Amino acid sequence: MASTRTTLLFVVLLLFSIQGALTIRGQASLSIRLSVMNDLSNMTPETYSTSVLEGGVLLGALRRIQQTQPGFEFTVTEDPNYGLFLESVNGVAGREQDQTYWEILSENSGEYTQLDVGIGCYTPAENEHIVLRFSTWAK
Ligand code: B12
Repeated sequence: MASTRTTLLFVVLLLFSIQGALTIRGQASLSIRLSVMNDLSNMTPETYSTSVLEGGVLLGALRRIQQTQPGFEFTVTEDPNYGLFLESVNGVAGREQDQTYWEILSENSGEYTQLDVGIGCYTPAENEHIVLRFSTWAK
């Protein structure tokens, strides 16, 4: 009797954990981390954990963090050719005059790689660490 209850409890817990890894539409949900770094303004880096649908774009993950975690906000502008440009993060916007912008990187074992597309096109991978770094570009 006791072992039947234990087995039942195990099955229920297993079902809950499987459900947690799936969305209501039955698609897999990938965990990702997002860090915001701004050495130019000497701000303390912030890291957020969130999820994105498998095949979903980075924009969705940013929106989810904005909706669920206080202290994270962002704005975008739309470029006619390349789609969404990340304009500001947590109230700090890139400025043409200062040659500043939010660079989008993927970090792996301490190596930072610049994404080759913007937030509206990039599809993060499971456990990927995305970094938004306030940067300058040289003219
Ligand atoms: C210069 C440049 C930049 C500059 C633009 C600022 C400036 N005033 O010069 C800076 C350094 C800001 C930049 C940033 C990025 N860029 Co850029 N950039 C270019 C580059 C080399 C030239 C664009 C240009 O001046 N065209 C001439 C002008 C007259 O035309 P324009 O339409 O007005 O140009 C504007 C757009 O291109 C826009 N822009 C530039 N990059 C990007 C990226 C995205 C996603 C968007 C929506 C708009 C955009 O800024 C330009 C100036 O306003 C192109 C490659 C190329 N040779 O075209 C890549 C290019 C457009 N960039 C690219 C990318 C990926 C990025 C980043 C996402 C890189 C990153 N991981 O951080 C970021 C954007 C991040 C964000 N905050 O959303 C890709 C876009 C590919 C795609 N399909 O999405 C390109 C094609 C390079 C590539 N990989 O082949 N970029």
